[in-house]
Amino acid sequence: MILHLDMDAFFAAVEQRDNPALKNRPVVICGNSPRAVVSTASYEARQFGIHSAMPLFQARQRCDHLVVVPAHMEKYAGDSKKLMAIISQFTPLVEPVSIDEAYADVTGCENLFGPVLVIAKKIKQAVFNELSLTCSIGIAPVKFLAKIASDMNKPDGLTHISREQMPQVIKNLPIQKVPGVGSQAMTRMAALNIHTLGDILRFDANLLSRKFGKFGIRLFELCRGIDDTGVQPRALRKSISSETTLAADISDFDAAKDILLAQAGQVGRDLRKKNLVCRSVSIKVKFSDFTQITRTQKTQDRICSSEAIFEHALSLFKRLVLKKKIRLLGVGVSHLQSTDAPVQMELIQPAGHRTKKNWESVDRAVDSIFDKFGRDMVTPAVLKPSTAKLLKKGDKMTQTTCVKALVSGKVQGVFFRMETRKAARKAGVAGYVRNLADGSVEAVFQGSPQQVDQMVQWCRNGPPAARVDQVATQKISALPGCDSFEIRH
Ligand code: DCP
Ligand code: MG
Repeated sequence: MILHLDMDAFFAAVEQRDNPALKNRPVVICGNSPRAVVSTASYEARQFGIHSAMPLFQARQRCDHLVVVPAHMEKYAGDSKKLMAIISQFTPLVEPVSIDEAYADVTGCENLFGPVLVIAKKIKQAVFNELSLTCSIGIAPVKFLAKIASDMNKPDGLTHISREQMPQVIKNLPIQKVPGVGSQAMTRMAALNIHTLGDILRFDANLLSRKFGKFGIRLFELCRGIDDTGVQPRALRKSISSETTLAADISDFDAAKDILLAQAGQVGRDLRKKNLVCRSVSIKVKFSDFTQITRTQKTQDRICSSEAIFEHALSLFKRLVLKKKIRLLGVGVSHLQSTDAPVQMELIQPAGHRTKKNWESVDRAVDSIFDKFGRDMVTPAVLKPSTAKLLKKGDKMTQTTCVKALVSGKVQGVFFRMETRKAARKAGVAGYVRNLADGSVEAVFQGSPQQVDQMVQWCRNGPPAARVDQVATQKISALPGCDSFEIRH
């Protein structure tokens, strides 16, 4: 059985919880500019017809005593983290889908916590006890119906669709409630006289695929209650890497070695910060003629020390026959595991075990100095200033690209813009993000092609709480004098 949990009026409920003066009042979470749109509305405000993505001026027209509260994202992110931890106490199969929403597969958990309805009630109680917030839960044998069920009795709802009830629910389910059915699909469906999911049963797979492409096949399955997507716990990151296009092409072995050392340090720090260890190390080398090679080797045991990563990278590098100058160098690690994952202990510790442990403690000490005082405070003794120069200049040499992305879907609201700015700043990308009048969002990203690609991909995946339907991109000329990432109104 699959359970879908969604918090009620999440941002607004958090504000009402933390400020008793807001209780039982029509509250919207919103920025303060004249073009601001509502992130969410408390259930009291919804009685006036106010909803997410509505321009603030319209919301004010509908309710003259509306209370407008600015967003406090860190607070919501903190509650979201606690929420996911609560659900994980009942099953390891938890798939967070947005800041206030998750699927959980509770199949097989009945022996521990009781029947599925009891589990859902226990989760609701735990959420209320620990966060003083209410949520709505839907239970169904398949994922898409669990999500639909959680929305059926909001707020503070609990809805169970049993296998026997599925055909009846599907027969009457308004087609616009089916995830993925947007306004364009709706128009085409109306032309075919499709108003409920059950209406799709009249059509064969060929016709549906002709009319709606891949989504047509999904509809063919959904109307028969088939949805084998399953709950997918958030996948662990697959790899971490650091690569640098050098300021000038090099052929000197020692210079290359120093660069690998600096990169192994960076990768090791990232790995340890995320409490991960790796089982393989790779290097990437791009030559002056733009040809490139990668080489990978498995490590004997799980490593996270920069020294061990460097040793592996160097041994891979030494095996290369270098006939051309080097333009780019990179070190990466993969086959990642959490440091908490169980390890098969060996009875006799292999030679070098103590040294490895010692290096790991040196690394952790250096990491904490980095965190406190910044990256230039500690450098491996062999890293000569000349190498540092090569690396720093290399970063600046990368060419700049500027791309405009038009993002449509459920993306308006302060949350999307703030999260995009956060991600862009983290990626070191300049540009801006703003809401457009038609309900879509315009973002301009300026940086290296790799950084810009990363941000476009980020938009496609969408930040938590957004539902991105489409991202259209267009290369534009660079924004002069733009060196940070801003939210525009
Ligand atoms: N959000 C946003 N912009 C939007 C939609 C949502 O910033 N266009 C934010 C505010 C919401 C949160 O995401 O509180 C969760 O989104 P939901 O769609 O789950 O909406 P709510 O939790 O606010 O209300 P509901 O009770 O309908 O789930
Ligand atoms: Mg919600």
